[in-house]
Amino acid sequence: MRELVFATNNPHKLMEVRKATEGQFTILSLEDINCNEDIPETAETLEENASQKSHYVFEKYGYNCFGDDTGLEVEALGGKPGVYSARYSGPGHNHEKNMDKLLTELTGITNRKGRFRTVISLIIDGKEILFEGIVDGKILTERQGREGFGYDPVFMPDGYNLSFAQMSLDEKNQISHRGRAVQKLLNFLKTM
Ligand code: ITT
Repeated sequence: MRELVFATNNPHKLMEVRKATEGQFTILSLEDINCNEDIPETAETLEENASQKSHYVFEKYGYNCFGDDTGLEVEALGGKPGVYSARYSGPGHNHEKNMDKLLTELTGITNRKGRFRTVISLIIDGKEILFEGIVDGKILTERQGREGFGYDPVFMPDGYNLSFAQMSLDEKNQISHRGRAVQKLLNFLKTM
């Protein structure tokens, strides 16, 4: 089976992508290639950050690889936290504090529209290609569910009565930002 390195330090992302590509690709982790560094992520767009991650691995380790950068874009907050989703609650940030801050910022606001956007940067045979996946939904007023990671307990995709944290890995992959971006990546790789 063909191999690709996924340039992420997030074990949940790795699990989702392995599941979505099962039987088609072997997804190697950074650990699998003995990359133990923290890959810099210093840009101000998802596209540039995804690209930074894939270039880092390709240039230092020479593997065909991809990076994913994802943001939660909330309409009433002018698209925030967006590219700053991981660091939204400031120093000492974590998923719980980030969700607390989001819920606090949205207190009393009726427009709950938001979307997750993922950009994947693939580098294959030295060439870079970007793929985007988006899912529209709404921000709940309180957490629901225990699956997933990040903002999943407070995000309900349009057309569903469950938050992402109330879905199985497969269900989330079918409709999520990352699932959609990965599907585009797989379709592209089939043409090669
Ligand atoms: P890598 O950069 O190592 O891939 P990361 O967790 O820092 O991992 P991102 O910068 O892409 O990844 O993600 C920013 C944050 O957005 C992440 O920390 C989560 O809080 C949130 N996030 C990303 N994907 C998510 C998802 O599928 N569901 C819920 N929250 C998500």
